[in-house]
Amino acid sequence: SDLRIAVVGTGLMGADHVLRIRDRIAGAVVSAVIDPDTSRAEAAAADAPGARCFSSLADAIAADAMDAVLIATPGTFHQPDLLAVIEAGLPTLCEKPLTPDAASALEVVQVEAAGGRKLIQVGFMRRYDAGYMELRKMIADGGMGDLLALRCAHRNPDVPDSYTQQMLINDSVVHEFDIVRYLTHSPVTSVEVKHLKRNPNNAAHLDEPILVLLETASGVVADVEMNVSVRFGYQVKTEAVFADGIAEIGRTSGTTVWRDGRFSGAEHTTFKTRFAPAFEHEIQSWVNAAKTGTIDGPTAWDGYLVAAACAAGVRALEAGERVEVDYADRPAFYA
Ligand code: ISE
Repeated sequence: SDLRIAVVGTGLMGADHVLRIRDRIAGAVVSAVIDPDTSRAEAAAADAPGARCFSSLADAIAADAMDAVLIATPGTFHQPDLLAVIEAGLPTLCEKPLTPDAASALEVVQVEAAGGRKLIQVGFMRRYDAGYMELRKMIADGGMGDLLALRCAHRNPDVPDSYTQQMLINDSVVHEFDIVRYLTHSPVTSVEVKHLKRNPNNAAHLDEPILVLLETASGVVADVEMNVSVRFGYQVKTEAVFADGIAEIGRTSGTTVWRDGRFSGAEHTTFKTRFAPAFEHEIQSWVNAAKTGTIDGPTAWDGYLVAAACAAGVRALEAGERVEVDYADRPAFYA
């Protein structure tokens, strides 16, 4: 039978997941949408035949409205719902970040470990992107020689008014904190942030673009241009610098048009299209694993490791200096 999924949060991300589960994911249905904004919940439910609306996760749990949960609210709202799904024993895919800070993320890890069941997967969907999967294979098989550095461009056309300076790190560079460790199999050991010349196109409260240096225990350094006011579109590119060559992923592969003495190609304008295949692969894998009572992607411990690196990143952003990342010991439960 189909896995009944409750989607928590019906904003940009949640509404996109509702449509994806309805149209692209096999073996699952959206059985509930949860949002205190009733009109938004009803609009999302209208896209999912049979989905019920609830204003809180607690109400949906009490109504036994789902077999699994997809948390798609902003990171600052995640922790109470994570503790509730652990208590209820519900497999859950939690959009990144697990939580925006290390202490609350560690508490989730400790509660899940104490419960004895891995229920939480974190939505680091770049791990399911074909480009990053190929890059990880290239790094592992060594055919290009040693990996020396990763050059990352993470460019957003603009961001909503609710986007804060700290979100540059804990909502955006959060992706690089996970994927750099995933590609190199090595933890991020320190973070340094350099402010680039401020873009006058951005909101007054934002001071960006920034250049973020992630050092890994393996000695590989990744630099990330984090830029949320580029206007032209949405672009996430990574160059891997090897001893014997360079590999680049993320360049748009759309159609190139020649006309009137010029040529052009379309660029993504949102992460929804740039990473649509990755989201589909991620959600389908999560559904398939949840139906067997397991998870096969990043765990709450991966979410904590990223939260700890983000904490150092925020300190580096605000202090303008290199900050070492402090990690708690890994519970045996996540070995
Ligand atoms: C957003 O929340 C995402 O996860 C996108 O992947 C990222 O590019 C964007 O900067 C974040 O705000």
